[in-house]
Amino acid sequence: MKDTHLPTVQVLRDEIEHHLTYSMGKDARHASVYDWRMALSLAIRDRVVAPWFAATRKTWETGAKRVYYLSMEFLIGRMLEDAAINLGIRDTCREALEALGLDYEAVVENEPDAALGNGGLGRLAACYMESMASLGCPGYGYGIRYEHGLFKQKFEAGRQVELPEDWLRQRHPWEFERPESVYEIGFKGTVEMVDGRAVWTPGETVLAEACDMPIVGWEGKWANTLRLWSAKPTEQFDLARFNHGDYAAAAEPEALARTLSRVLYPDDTTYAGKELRLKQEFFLTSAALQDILRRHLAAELALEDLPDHVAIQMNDTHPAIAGPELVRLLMDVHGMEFEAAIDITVKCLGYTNHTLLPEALERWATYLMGTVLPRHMQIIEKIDSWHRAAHPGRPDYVGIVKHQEVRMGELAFITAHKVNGVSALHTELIRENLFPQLNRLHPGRIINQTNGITPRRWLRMANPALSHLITETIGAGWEADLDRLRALEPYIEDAGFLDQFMAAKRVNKEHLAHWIAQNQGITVSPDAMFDVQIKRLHEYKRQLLNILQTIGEWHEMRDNPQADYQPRVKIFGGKAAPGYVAAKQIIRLIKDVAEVINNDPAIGDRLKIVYPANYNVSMAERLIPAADLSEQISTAGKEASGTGNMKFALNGALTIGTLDGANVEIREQVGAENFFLFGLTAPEVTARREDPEHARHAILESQMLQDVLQMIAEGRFSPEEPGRYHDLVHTMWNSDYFLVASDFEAYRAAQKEVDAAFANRASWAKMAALNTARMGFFSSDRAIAGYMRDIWETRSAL
Ligand code: 26M
Repeated sequence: MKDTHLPTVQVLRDEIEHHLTYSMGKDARHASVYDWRMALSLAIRDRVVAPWFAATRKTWETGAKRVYYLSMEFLIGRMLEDAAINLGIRDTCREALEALGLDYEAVVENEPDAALGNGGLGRLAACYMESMASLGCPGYGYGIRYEHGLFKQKFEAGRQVELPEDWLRQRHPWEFERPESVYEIGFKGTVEMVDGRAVWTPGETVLAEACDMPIVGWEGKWANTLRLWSAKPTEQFDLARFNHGDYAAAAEPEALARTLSRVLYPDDTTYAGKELRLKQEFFLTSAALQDILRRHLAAELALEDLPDHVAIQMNDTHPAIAGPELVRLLMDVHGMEFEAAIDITVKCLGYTNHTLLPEALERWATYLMGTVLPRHMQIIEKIDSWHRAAHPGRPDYVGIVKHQEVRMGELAFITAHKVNGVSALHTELIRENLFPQLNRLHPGRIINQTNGITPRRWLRMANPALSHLITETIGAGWEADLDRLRALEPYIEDAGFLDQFMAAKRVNKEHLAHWIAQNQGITVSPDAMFDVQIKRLHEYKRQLLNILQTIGEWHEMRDNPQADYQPRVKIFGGKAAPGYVAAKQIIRLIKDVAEVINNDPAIGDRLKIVYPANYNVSMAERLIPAADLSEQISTAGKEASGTGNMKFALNGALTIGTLDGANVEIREQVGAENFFLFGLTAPEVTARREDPEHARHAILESQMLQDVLQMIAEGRFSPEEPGRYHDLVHTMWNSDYFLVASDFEAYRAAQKEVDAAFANRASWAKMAALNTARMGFFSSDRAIAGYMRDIWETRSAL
């Protein structure tokens, strides 16, 4: 990058003060941290605008193909530091603030997370937006500007309580409102045939109003737009009713519309078939497609040529109404015939599948679809019969509409030219188990694009200590070419390098220990192993396996206090969906166990359990760089990919994990000797479930598991309510769908290996450094380059 574009500390300082005065209307003497954060954000934002305009202009001028990423979730986190890093001005920002007598960290941490997502799927969308900008792939993200993102979690007497999240209570300095970019979105109503054409007259309408956030890539060479839609009423305030004294009714149209973009659904697996969710999905999709067609036509291009200029990616089935909606717009609004419309649609659309869990697969009752989107229901039937007619004589044929439900997975598959899985294993399971018949009809349509993470946020920004060491060792620029981390490999024989590597880890652990002391009131030693499991609470992710093993460890320490133990801090983080009772019980159990173990004087520093409330992106940035051990222990075949697993390994944590999702590929990359593998494989899981007594059999074979379950059942961790975990223990003995019991002893044995490895700090350091050195493959730049080549057929504009 041309350094001449970088501001000096003095210039940046002036810009900050200018915004403090003229944008915030504050005098430096009375400004709060919030005011300074706004002033700094606006100063940085000003510097994003030039690359943003340049990129937009270049895309128009060259007629480059654009990518549109449709997602109900973008889990962005904080934006200030990310932009500063990519513009190459983080240190300048720090110095400018310090010159103003301010604490840089405090200003950065004043920013609330943009938490417009639940977990992996939403965070992936955010990493992909950043990589598209870094690679110069002209693209737009389309999502919903939820007023309330994912709920805030707190604990009350060990139980999760949900509080509303309110990120827009303060001004959000990264967005540009676009009141001129509005589209009407219809629902319900009737469809008539007029002169052989369908005319849909919606019974309800709302407006979708655009709000743009610039997403700047590495070194500010390119910037794209994340366009989020807010719902606004078509009819404003009803003045006639107001004047008649009916004040509540006067505000009704407004209230109705605003519920649409009010809140993110807080589930990341179970789909509930709620009308409002379907409306949200259509709201996003229709606004996006209308905007895409408007832009295409504004460039005076023919609709027939849409696939040459437009690629649309559906992030899971949530925007899968895009198929029928694009057909509708091309037919009913632009007068095209069905055959031409569906042909264009399939060429434009791609579909990423993120889960095989049956309860997560969206299916809408035909009566609901037919009521909320009557014209789309007709088009879905039409697509279904068109597809069926193209494949006659198939007794195993699977349609879109079955048992009075619209299957969104099948719909997305049939309306997309490529369907991708998110890890090699997951892709194979999509082919074999999820869509076997459709795979036979369309060989080659299902492809793999293993997930990735952005190394700018997840290494450079989150882990300055390690980043500096890497740059000192192999030179600058690895952030944009992560395979270059392989150049670290020769240094693992260099004791000096390993010392520095572990010193960086140590600094991060000290920071975290300090934070834990301040925020949780728990003292942990940075000498202990930091063993971390952070992700949404779900039975398949098996936080239960982790806590049962922890109880077993404690049990052993009490029985044999003289033995040599590696001190550990078990760190948990994650939210349960508000209605997910079993997941909430697991949280409560972890909290109860922590209370007992952390206060057991016989144990001291050897075992601590920490579970801070409200795990989010910012907390991940704090925890991951400080981790020694990464827990990736899902039941094989259930975790589509995982992306946390990649963040940990990149930051030099070792993984204890099953052969699931991207763990398989991580292990291949880092080397089996640098990965603690355990547990049943996906086919073994299937076979094991054939035995209806698998849980009982496994428990009877493990004295330790029997003891652990006995302690829980007796109320050792809930003395004030001994029966609290009766159901949980009962389920363990009698069903245990996710095979916690069957993997328990293997997991314990793997944890013993972890202990033995950690006892030898020198060899641990080598293993950790090799993890970092060999994780280049998991850059989201590699993933996005794969999408561009295999799905979008587009090229970098840089
Ligand atoms: C659906 C309907 C109604 C309400 C919510 C949903 C819903 C929301 C999010 C369903 C699934 C959602 O996310 C699934 C998800 O996060 N999947 C994860 O995707 C990651 C990125 O590919 C993978 O790494 C994880 O393995 C996978 O679990």
